Amino acid sequence: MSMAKPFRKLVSCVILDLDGTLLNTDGIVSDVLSVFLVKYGKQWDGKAAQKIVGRTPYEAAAVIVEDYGLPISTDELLAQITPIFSEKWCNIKAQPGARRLINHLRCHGVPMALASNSSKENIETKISYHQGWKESFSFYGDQVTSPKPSPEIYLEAAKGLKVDPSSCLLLKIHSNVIITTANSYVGLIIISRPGVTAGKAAGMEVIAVPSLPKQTHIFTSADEVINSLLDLQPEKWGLPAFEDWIEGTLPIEPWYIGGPVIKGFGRGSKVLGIPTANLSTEDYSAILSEHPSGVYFGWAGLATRGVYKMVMSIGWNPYFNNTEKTIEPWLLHDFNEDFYGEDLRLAIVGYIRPEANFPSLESLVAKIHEDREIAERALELPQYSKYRDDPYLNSSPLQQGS
Ligand code: ADP
Ligand code: RBF
Ligand code: MG
Repeated sequence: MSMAKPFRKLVSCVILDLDGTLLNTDGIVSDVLSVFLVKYGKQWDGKAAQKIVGRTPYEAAAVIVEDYGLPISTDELLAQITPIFSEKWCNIKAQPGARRLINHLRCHGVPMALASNSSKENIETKISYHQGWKESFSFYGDQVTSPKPSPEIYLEAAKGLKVDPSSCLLLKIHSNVIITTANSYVGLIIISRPGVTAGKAAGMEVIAVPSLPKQTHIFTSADEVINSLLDLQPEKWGLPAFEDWIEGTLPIEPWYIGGPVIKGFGRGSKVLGIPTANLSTEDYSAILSEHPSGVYFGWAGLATRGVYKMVMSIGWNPYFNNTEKTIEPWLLHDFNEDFYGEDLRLAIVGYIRPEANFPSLESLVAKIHEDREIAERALELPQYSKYRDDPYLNSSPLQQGS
């Protein structure tokens, strides 16, 4: 008989990053910079976004001054831009799954700390808009002498969590942060930013949740890369498992999108035998940036036809390696005609899995059929079936151009 090996080392505390991990700050950064740069005749193209994630405000400002050739100093840029950011903090949304994770760990008494490169006041202000967060963890900001990627902040956090710092072995390789004990592992760090390439080699446990799309390659040294906090499985790390999954589905706060059905790549029916009634992502860029890519399900309303069960993928379809995000709902009903241009309303009520790549077309198709079965069954459960009657699905379509 073969004994199953424990999948991961056991952890006893969790250290979390703030920006990008618990808070959806990337959207705010591009909002502020797109408006701000116009003043200097420049256009924010998002290219610097990857360079500035995880940096201190000063480092990020220096990158912007340099990359955009601004005629002002880094200090001046900071002075001008800091008040604009401060105004936005009350509107920063929690990342999907952040509240759930914090509540879960708190309810199970797992010690948590927050480690961020921002100042302590900034952290405090940002998290004060999220009920119950401040009381849930100790937090560490730029009071340390050297900011991340120096390990100092994590050591401070470990100390605060009463994890014996003398037993911590500190390694610094390629400016990365490693906290290990001599024999056993002490903490699990969840981050969304680059800077963990030496983590695995040195025995640190790091989960990366890249906050910018298609960034997985930057995190190859992390112990695990997950698409969003919705995919975190604490039991892999010896922590209590989430108990809110039901029959292979995770209930989510419903969200709604709708619009005319547009032409896609023309391969849903032809290549996969699975037609998907694509919606325009342009009209929904804001709401899409709030939700992780992945496979979801819910209810679909077609104004003149009715309300149907629906399973959908949102994202880049890794198998086809699309460069643009698509919204691809498969209505679980046999129609005998196309309905391009018709107004399609979606109520998205649950999550199934992240998008994945597959070794063959057959395995992709088999997985999508499995998703279909999961969705069909789940939508019979009262907590999902009740949204079938959501007025949004039947409301009259918005006036469309032509
Ligand atoms: P495209 O790449 O243009 O989206 P697909 O091959 O994915 O083409 O086919 C999608 C089209 O098929 C939809 O726009 C819709 O008009 C039609 N269709 C027919 N049955 C369904 C269904 N059950 N779910 C979704 N779309 C369907
Ligand atoms: N494409 C992928 O590359 N990976 C996936 O994991 C994936 N999952 C899907 C799940 C569902 C329920 C549906 C309807 C589609 C999924 N697709 C996935 C998208 C598929 O590639 C897409 O519908 C076709 O490319 C048609 O445009
Ligand atoms: Mg399609």
